[in-house]
Amino acid sequence: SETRKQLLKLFTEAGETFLSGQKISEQLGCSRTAIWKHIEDLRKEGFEVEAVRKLGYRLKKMPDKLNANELQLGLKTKRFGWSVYDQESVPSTQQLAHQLAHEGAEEGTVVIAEEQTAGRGRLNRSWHSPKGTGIWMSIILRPSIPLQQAPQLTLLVAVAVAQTIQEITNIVPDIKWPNDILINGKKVVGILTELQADPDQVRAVIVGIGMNVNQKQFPNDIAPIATSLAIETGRTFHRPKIVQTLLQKLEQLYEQYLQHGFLPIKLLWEGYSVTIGQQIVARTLNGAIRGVALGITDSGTLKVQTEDGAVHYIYSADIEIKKQ
Ligand code: BTX
Repeated sequence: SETRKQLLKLFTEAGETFLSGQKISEQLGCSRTAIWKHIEDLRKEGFEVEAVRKLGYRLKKMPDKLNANELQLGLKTKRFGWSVYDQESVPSTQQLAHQLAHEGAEEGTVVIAEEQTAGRGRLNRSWHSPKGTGIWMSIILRPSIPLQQAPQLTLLVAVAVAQTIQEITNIVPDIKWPNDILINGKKVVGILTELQADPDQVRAVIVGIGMNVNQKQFPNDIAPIATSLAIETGRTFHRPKIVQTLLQKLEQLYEQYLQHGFLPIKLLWEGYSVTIGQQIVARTLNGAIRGVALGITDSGTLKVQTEDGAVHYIYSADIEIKKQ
């Protein structure tokens, strides 16, 4: 309801400060009994509202739910995240986002779920997406760029994710080309960028982001390669806050990209990269290439020099970094 919205707005603006029942009822123009009822409702939803005699009320904790209400409360973006499809359980947010993009969903539309039953990675690999612990979301972008520039967006998203993790945890994560975000060598986020395109022009980019946040453990098959923010820090995190930070970083970088091109993004990306300068094996669909990763090009492809001195340009691959 409108009162509920206004009440939450008052609480979040007040922060640590107590609001008296008197003040709240004046601001919202309803009785103190009505306010009290609304506060009880919020508590039932999982909000912790502290009440202290003579001081009043303040919001201590918000529910860790990934729904439109939670995501938009205090959201500072202009466009990203103002259209949200929130779901308890879906096969894949990516699949739903594709469908919405086909139907004309606007740029910045977010699809998010508490659980994915058929989350996927690249090449139809599966993405483990258990209920209530991670962030499984897809966002629709509609840049007017030629097709061959689309890979740049994967790198842009990787930078936004890395900045978000850095801001939330103080840990500086590593980016492994093209789409892995690692902490201590283990994957904490996977990014999947898919296109809807005409022969030469991008119509929509569907960016899927899977972030391991509050998981304490992983299934055996991925336990050796996967980690979460909780495992790395020993803390638990409020997921809506992370999504808000991510949407904000993403929008900022995206606007910068549309105005100034890929170069500023490339510089930021290089700052987080663990691939450049390393001996690597790049496994592509056409076989493996071993050599030194020289860098990325202005279009976001990876430059690898093999022992014979030849330079290869790699558009898509899984990278193994050789221990030196
Ligand atoms: P990828 O192909 O680079 O990585 C997939 C591989 O990562 C799997 O084969 C497995 O080894 C490992 N893996 C699976 N689940 C996890 C996990 N939770 N944490 C760490 N490692 C894991 C990466 O693909 C792109 C993933 C995108 C996921 C998002 S979630 C929202 C959206 N919806 C959807 O279906 N996919 C995207």
